[in-house]
Amino acid sequence: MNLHLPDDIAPLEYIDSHTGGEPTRTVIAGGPDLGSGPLIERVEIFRHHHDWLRTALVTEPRGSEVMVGALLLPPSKPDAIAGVIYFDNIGYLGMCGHGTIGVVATLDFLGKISVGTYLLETPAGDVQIELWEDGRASFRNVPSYRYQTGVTLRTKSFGEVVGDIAYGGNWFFITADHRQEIRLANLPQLTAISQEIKQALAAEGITGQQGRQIEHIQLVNDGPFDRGDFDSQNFILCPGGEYDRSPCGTGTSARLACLAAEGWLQPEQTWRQASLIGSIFEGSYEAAGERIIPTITGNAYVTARSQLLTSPSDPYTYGIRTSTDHRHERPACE
Ligand code: PYC
Repeated sequence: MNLHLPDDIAPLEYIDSHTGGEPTRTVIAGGPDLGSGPLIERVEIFRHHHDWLRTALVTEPRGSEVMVGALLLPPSKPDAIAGVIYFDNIGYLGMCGHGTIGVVATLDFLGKISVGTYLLETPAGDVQIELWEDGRASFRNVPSYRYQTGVTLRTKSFGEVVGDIAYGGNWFFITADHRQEIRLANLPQLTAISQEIKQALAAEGITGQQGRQIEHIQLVNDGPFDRGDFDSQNFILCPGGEYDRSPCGTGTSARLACLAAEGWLQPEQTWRQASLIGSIFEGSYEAAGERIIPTITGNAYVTARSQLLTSPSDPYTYGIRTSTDHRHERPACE
Protein backbone atom coordinates (compact mmCIF):
# COMPACT_ATOMS: atom_id res chain seq x y z
CA MET A 1 0.00 0.00 0.00
CA ASN A 2 1.40 3.40 -0.98
CA LEU A 3 0.92 6.18 1.49
CA HIS A 4 0.66 9.23 -0.76
CA LEU A 5 -0.27 12.48 0.92
CA PRO A 6 0.40 16.09 -0.09
CA ASP A 7 3.88 17.10 1.20
CA ASP A 8 2.72 19.35 4.05
CA ILE A 9 0.33 16.76 5.49
CA ALA A 10 1.45 14.39 8.27
CA PRO A 11 -0.36 11.04 8.57
CA LEU A 12 -3.94 12.01 8.99
CA GLU A 13 -5.80 10.40 11.86
CA TYR A 14 -9.49 10.40 12.55
CA ILE A 15 -11.96 9.01 15.03
CA ASP A 16 -15.45 7.82 14.11
CA SER A 17 -18.36 8.17 16.48
CA HIS A 18 -22.12 8.12 16.23
CA THR A 19 -24.64 10.31 17.98
CA GLY A 20 -28.07 8.74 18.19
CA GLY A 21 -27.13 6.66 15.12
CA GLU A 22 -25.76 9.55 13.02
CA PRO A 23 -22.01 9.26 12.27
CA THR A 24 -19.27 11.86 12.75
CA ARG A 25 -15.71 11.45 11.46
CA THR A 26 -13.42 13.75 13.48
CA VAL A 27 -9.94 14.55 12.16
CA ILE A 28 -7.65 14.65 15.19
CA ALA A 29 -4.19 14.96 13.62
CA GLY A 30 -2.47 15.69 10.34
CA GLY A 31 -4.97 18.16 8.89
CA PRO A 32 -3.88 21.15 6.82
CA ASP A 33 -2.59 24.38 8.37
CA LEU A 34 -5.46 26.86 7.99
CA GLY A 35 -3.82 29.66 10.00
CA SER A 36 -5.08 31.01 13.28
CA GLY A 37 -7.85 33.37 12.16
CA PRO A 38 -11.57 33.20 12.98
CA LEU A 39 -13.24 29.93 11.95
CA ILE A 40 -15.30 31.74 9.34
CA GLU A 41 -12.05 32.64 7.55
CA ARG A 42 -10.44 29.25 8.04
CA VAL A 43 -13.43 27.43 6.50
CA GLU A 44 -12.91 29.47 3.32
CA ILE A 45 -9.20 28.47 3.20
CA PHE A 46 -10.25 24.84 3.67
CA ARG A 47 -12.97 25.13 1.01
CA HIS A 48 -10.72 26.68 -1.62
CA HIS A 49 -7.39 24.92 -0.99
CA HIS A 50 -8.00 21.62 0.77
CA ASP A 51 -11.39 20.39 -0.40
CA TRP A 52 -9.72 17.08 -1.37
CA LEU A 53 -9.65 16.23 2.33
CA ARG A 54 -13.42 16.66 2.67
CA THR A 55 -14.17 14.50 -0.36
CA ALA A 56 -11.57 11.88 0.64
CA LEU A 57 -13.06 11.54 4.14
CA VAL A 58 -16.81 11.75 3.74
CA THR A 59 -17.76 10.84 0.18
CA GLU A 60 -17.76 7.28 -1.11
CA PRO A 61 -15.88 4.95 -1.05
CA ARG A 62 -14.60 5.84 2.50
CA GLY A 63 -17.69 7.76 3.51
CA SER A 64 -21.31 7.99 2.43
CA GLU A 65 -24.15 10.49 2.11
CA VAL A 66 -24.87 10.10 5.81
CA MET A 67 -21.34 10.87 7.06
CA VAL A 68 -20.50 14.26 8.59
CA GLY A 69 -16.85 15.23 8.98
CA ALA A 70 -15.36 17.44 11.69
CA LEU A 71 -11.89 18.95 11.38
CA LEU A 72 -10.46 19.78 14.82
CA LEU A 73 -8.29 22.90 14.81
CA PRO A 74 -6.38 24.99 17.32
CA PRO A 75 -8.71 27.67 18.71
CA SER A 76 -8.30 31.35 17.84
CA LYS A 77 -9.32 32.45 21.37
CA PRO A 78 -7.27 31.62 24.48
CA ASP A 79 -10.32 30.46 26.44
CA ALA A 80 -11.53 27.95 23.80
CA ILE A 81 -10.63 24.24 23.84
CA ALA A 82 -10.64 23.90 20.01
CA GLY A 83 -12.09 25.10 16.77
CA VAL A 84 -14.05 22.81 14.46
CA ILE A 85 -15.19 22.88 10.84
CA TYR A 86 -18.05 20.57 9.85
CA PHE A 87 -18.56 19.20 6.34
CA ASP A 88 -20.57 16.60 4.46
CA ASN A 89 -20.69 14.91 1.06
CA ILE A 90 -21.71 18.12 -0.72
CA GLY A 91 -20.04 20.97 1.15
CA TYR A 92 -19.53 22.77 4.48
CA LEU A 93 -21.90 23.23 7.44
CA GLY A 94 -21.82 26.31 9.70
CA MET A 95 -22.69 24.15 12.70
CA CYS A 96 -23.67 20.56 13.38
CA GLY A 97 -25.36 19.47 16.60
CA HIS A 98 -24.91 15.70 16.44
CA GLY A 99 -21.37 16.38 15.21
CA THR A 100 -20.67 18.58 18.24
CA ILE A 101 -21.86 15.83 20.60
CA GLY A 102 -19.61 13.42 18.63
CA VAL A 103 -16.67 15.83 19.03
CA VAL A 104 -17.25 15.93 22.82
CA ALA A 105 -17.19 12.10 22.93
CA THR A 106 -14.00 12.12 20.83
CA LEU A 107 -12.26 14.73 23.03
CA ASP A 108 -13.26 12.66 26.07
CA PHE A 109 -11.93 9.46 24.46
CA LEU A 110 -8.61 11.23 23.76
CA GLY A 111 -8.42 12.44 27.36
CA LYS A 112 -8.47 16.08 26.21
CA ILE A 113 -11.48 16.94 28.36
CA SER A 114 -13.06 15.71 31.57
CA VAL A 115 -16.44 16.36 33.13
CA GLY A 116 -17.15 20.09 32.82
CA THR A 117 -17.79 22.89 30.34
CA TYR A 118 -15.58 24.22 27.53
CA LEU A 119 -15.81 26.71 24.70
CA LEU A 120 -15.75 25.40 21.12
CA GLU A 121 -15.40 27.68 18.09
CA THR A 122 -17.44 26.92 14.95
CA PRO A 123 -17.94 28.93 11.74
CA ALA A 124 -21.51 29.73 12.91
CA GLY A 125 -20.23 31.10 16.25
CA ASP A 126 -18.95 29.91 19.60
CA VAL A 127 -20.79 27.14 21.39
CA GLN A 128 -20.37 25.95 24.95
CA ILE A 129 -19.94 22.19 25.26
CA GLU A 130 -20.40 20.14 28.40
CA LEU A 131 -19.41 16.59 29.28
CA TRP A 132 -21.58 15.08 32.01
CA GLU A 133 -20.64 12.53 34.68
CA ASP A 134 -22.87 9.90 33.00
CA GLY A 135 -21.11 10.34 29.62
CA ARG A 136 -23.83 12.45 28.00
CA ALA A 137 -22.84 15.64 26.23
CA SER A 138 -24.57 19.00 25.77
CA PHE A 139 -23.96 22.03 23.63
CA ARG A 140 -25.29 25.53 24.21
CA ASN A 141 -25.92 26.53 20.63
CA VAL A 142 -25.66 29.73 18.64
CA PRO A 143 -28.70 32.08 18.88
CA SER A 144 -31.62 30.50 17.03
CA TYR A 145 -34.89 32.03 15.74
CA ARG A 146 -38.03 31.58 13.72
CA TYR A 147 -37.72 33.73 10.61
CA GLN A 148 -41.12 33.16 8.96
CA THR A 149 -44.31 31.36 9.88
CA GLY A 150 -47.27 30.05 7.85
CA VAL A 151 -45.28 29.71 4.61
CA THR A 152 -47.40 27.86 2.01
CA LEU A 153 -45.66 25.71 -0.59
CA ARG A 154 -47.20 23.92 -3.56
CA THR A 155 -45.59 20.49 -4.00
CA LYS A 156 -45.91 18.44 -7.19
CA SER A 157 -47.48 15.27 -5.76
CA PHE A 158 -48.37 16.05 -2.13
CA GLY A 159 -50.46 19.23 -2.50
CA GLU A 160 -50.02 22.32 -0.33
CA VAL A 161 -47.74 22.18 2.69
CA VAL A 162 -47.64 24.95 5.29
CA GLY A 163 -44.64 25.41 7.57
CA ASP A 164 -42.11 27.67 9.27
CA ILE A 165 -38.62 28.79 8.30
CA ALA A 166 -36.19 28.79 11.22
CA TYR A 167 -32.47 28.99 11.96
CA GLY A 168 -30.67 26.81 14.52
CA GLY A 169 -27.11 26.94 13.18
CA ASN A 170 -28.43 25.75 9.78
CA TRP A 171 -31.60 26.78 7.92
CA PHE A 172 -34.72 24.60 8.17
CA PHE A 173 -38.21 24.43 6.69
CA ILE A 174 -40.27 22.82 9.47
CA THR A 175 -43.76 21.43 8.97
CA ALA A 176 -46.33 19.33 10.82
CA ASP A 177 -48.60 19.62 7.77
CA HIS A 178 -47.25 16.64 5.84
CA ARG A 179 -49.94 13.96 6.36
CA GLN A 180 -47.29 11.22 6.55
CA GLU A 181 -46.60 8.67 9.25
CA ILE A 182 -43.15 9.30 10.71
CA ARG A 183 -41.78 5.77 10.92
CA LEU A 184 -38.84 3.99 9.32
CA ALA A 185 -41.03 1.80 7.11
CA ASN A 186 -42.33 4.99 5.49
CA LEU A 187 -38.86 6.26 4.55
CA PRO A 188 -39.46 6.45 0.76
CA GLN A 189 -42.57 8.65 1.21
CA LEU A 190 -40.91 10.86 3.85
CA THR A 191 -37.92 11.36 1.58
CA ALA A 192 -40.11 12.03 -1.46
CA ILE A 193 -42.25 14.72 0.20
CA SER A 194 -39.18 16.37 1.73
CA GLN A 195 -37.45 16.47 -1.65
CA GLU A 196 -40.57 18.00 -3.19
CA ILE A 197 -40.68 20.60 -0.41
CA LYS A 198 -37.07 21.45 -1.19
CA GLN A 199 -37.86 21.73 -4.90
CA ALA A 200 -40.86 23.98 -4.13
CA LEU A 201 -38.69 26.25 -1.94
CA ALA A 202 -36.21 26.60 -4.81
CA ALA A 203 -38.92 27.08 -7.48
CA GLU A 204 -40.67 29.78 -5.42
CA GLY A 205 -37.41 31.50 -4.45
CA ILE A 206 -38.09 31.04 -0.72
CA THR A 207 -34.95 31.33 1.40
CA GLY A 208 -33.71 32.03 4.89
CA GLN A 209 -32.58 35.51 5.89
CA GLN A 210 -30.18 37.25 3.45
CA GLY A 211 -31.12 34.78 0.71
CA ARG A 212 -29.59 31.81 2.53
CA GLN A 213 -30.59 28.51 0.95
CA ILE A 214 -32.85 26.30 3.10
CA GLU A 215 -31.00 23.00 2.93
CA HIS A 216 -32.70 20.98 5.65
CA ILE A 217 -36.35 19.89 5.69
CA GLN A 218 -37.90 18.84 9.00
CA LEU A 219 -41.21 16.95 9.19
CA VAL A 220 -42.58 16.78 12.73
CA ASN A 221 -45.25 14.84 14.60
CA ASP A 222 -46.07 15.95 18.14
CA GLY A 223 -48.02 12.82 19.08
CA PRO A 224 -49.73 11.34 20.97
CA PHE A 225 -47.32 8.38 21.08
CA ASP A 226 -47.38 4.88 22.60
CA ARG A 227 -43.90 5.52 23.97
CA GLY A 228 -43.93 8.09 26.76
CA ASP A 229 -40.28 9.14 26.63
CA PHE A 230 -40.46 11.88 24.00
CA ASP A 231 -42.62 14.85 23.04
CA SER A 232 -42.12 14.85 19.30
CA GLN A 233 -40.67 12.75 16.51
CA ASN A 234 -39.03 14.16 13.41
CA PHE A 235 -37.78 13.24 9.98
CA ILE A 236 -34.94 15.42 8.71
CA LEU A 237 -33.77 15.46 5.12
CA CYS A 238 -30.12 16.54 5.15
CA PRO A 239 -28.46 18.51 2.32
CA GLY A 240 -26.60 15.45 1.00
CA GLY A 241 -29.87 13.61 0.34
CA GLU A 242 -29.95 11.28 3.36
CA TYR A 243 -32.08 11.46 6.47
CA ASP A 244 -30.60 12.29 9.87
CA ARG A 245 -30.50 9.21 12.10
CA SER A 246 -30.27 11.52 15.13
CA PRO A 247 -32.97 14.08 16.00
CA CYS A 248 -30.56 16.70 14.54
CA GLY A 249 -29.07 19.22 16.96
CA THR A 250 -29.46 22.28 14.77
CA GLY A 251 -32.90 21.03 13.68
CA THR A 252 -34.03 20.59 17.30
CA SER A 253 -32.69 24.11 18.02
CA ALA A 254 -34.70 25.54 15.11
CA ARG A 255 -37.79 23.66 16.32
CA LEU A 256 -37.34 25.04 19.87
CA ALA A 257 -37.25 28.53 18.33
CA CYS A 258 -40.61 27.88 16.65
CA LEU A 259 -42.15 26.41 19.82
CA ALA A 260 -40.88 29.42 21.81
CA ALA A 261 -42.27 31.86 19.22
CA GLU A 262 -45.71 30.17 19.50
CA GLY A 263 -45.54 30.30 23.31
CA TRP A 264 -45.81 26.48 23.40
CA LEU A 265 -42.53 25.99 25.25
CA GLN A 266 -41.27 28.14 28.10
CA PRO A 267 -37.63 28.93 28.90
CA GLU A 268 -35.87 26.08 30.77
CA GLN A 269 -38.73 23.65 30.00
CA THR A 270 -37.43 20.31 28.64
CA TRP A 271 -38.40 19.15 25.14
CA ARG A 272 -37.55 15.55 24.20
CA GLN A 273 -37.10 15.21 20.47
CA ALA A 274 -36.99 11.72 18.90
CA SER A 275 -35.53 10.92 15.50
CA LEU A 276 -36.95 8.64 12.83
CA ILE A 277 -35.09 5.68 14.40
CA GLY A 278 -36.18 6.65 17.94
CA SER A 279 -32.93 8.13 19.31
CA ILE A 280 -33.59 11.10 21.60
CA PHE A 281 -32.12 14.57 22.26
CA GLU A 282 -33.26 16.68 25.19
CA GLY A 283 -33.53 20.39 24.51
CA SER A 284 -34.35 23.54 26.42
CA TYR A 285 -33.72 27.23 25.84
CA GLU A 286 -32.90 30.57 27.41
CA ALA A 287 -34.71 33.62 26.05
CA ALA A 288 -32.44 36.17 24.34
CA GLY A 289 -34.61 39.00 23.05
CA GLU A 290 -36.02 38.04 19.63
CA ARG A 291 -33.89 34.89 19.64
CA ILE A 292 -33.36 31.90 21.90
CA ILE A 293 -30.21 30.15 23.08
CA PRO A 294 -30.90 26.40 22.89
CA THR A 295 -29.08 23.73 24.87
CA ILE A 296 -29.22 20.23 23.41
CA THR A 297 -28.14 17.04 25.19
CA GLY A 298 -27.49 13.58 23.75
CA ASN A 299 -25.21 10.54 23.73
CA ALA A 300 -22.37 9.74 21.38
CA TYR A 301 -20.17 6.66 21.18
CA VAL A 302 -16.71 6.30 19.65
CA THR A 303 -16.70 3.47 17.09
CA ALA A 304 -13.26 3.47 15.35
CA ARG A 305 -9.83 5.08 15.18
CA SER A 306 -8.26 5.18 11.72
CA GLN A 307 -5.55 6.66 9.53
CA LEU A 308 -6.22 7.99 6.04
CA LEU A 309 -4.38 6.01 3.36
CA THR A 310 -4.30 7.26 -0.22
CA SER A 311 -2.82 5.72 -3.33
CA PRO A 312 -1.81 7.41 -6.61
CA SER A 313 -3.09 4.39 -8.53
CA ASP A 314 -6.56 4.60 -6.97
CA PRO A 315 -8.78 6.80 -9.18
CA TYR A 316 -11.16 7.39 -6.23
CA THR A 317 -8.50 8.01 -3.60
CA TYR A 318 -9.95 11.51 -2.97
CA GLY A 319 -13.53 10.25 -3.10
CA ILE A 320 -16.30 10.31 -5.66
CA ARG A 321 -17.61 13.80 -6.30
CA THR A 322 -21.23 13.88 -7.45
CA SER A 323 -23.05 16.50 -9.50
CA THR A 324 -24.86 17.70 -6.37
CA ASP A 325 -21.59 18.78 -4.74
CA HIS A 326 -21.86 22.52 -4.27
CA ARG A 327 -18.98 23.32 -1.98
CA HIS A 328 -18.46 26.69 -3.64
CA GLU A 329 -22.02 27.90 -3.08
CA ARG A 330 -22.85 27.16 0.53
CA PRO A 331 -21.71 29.82 3.01
CA ALA A 332 -20.84 28.24 6.34
CA CYS A 333 -22.64 30.87 8.43
CA GLU A 334 -26.07 32.33 9.12
O1 PYC B 1 -27.23 17.50 14.20
O2 PYC B 1 -27.22 19.59 13.53
C1 PYC B 1 -27.15 18.36 13.31
C2 PYC B 1 -26.97 17.90 11.92
C3 PYC B 1 -26.89 18.66 10.80
C4 PYC B 1 -26.73 17.79 9.73
C5 PYC B 1 -26.72 16.51 10.24
N1 PYC B 1 -26.88 16.60 11.59
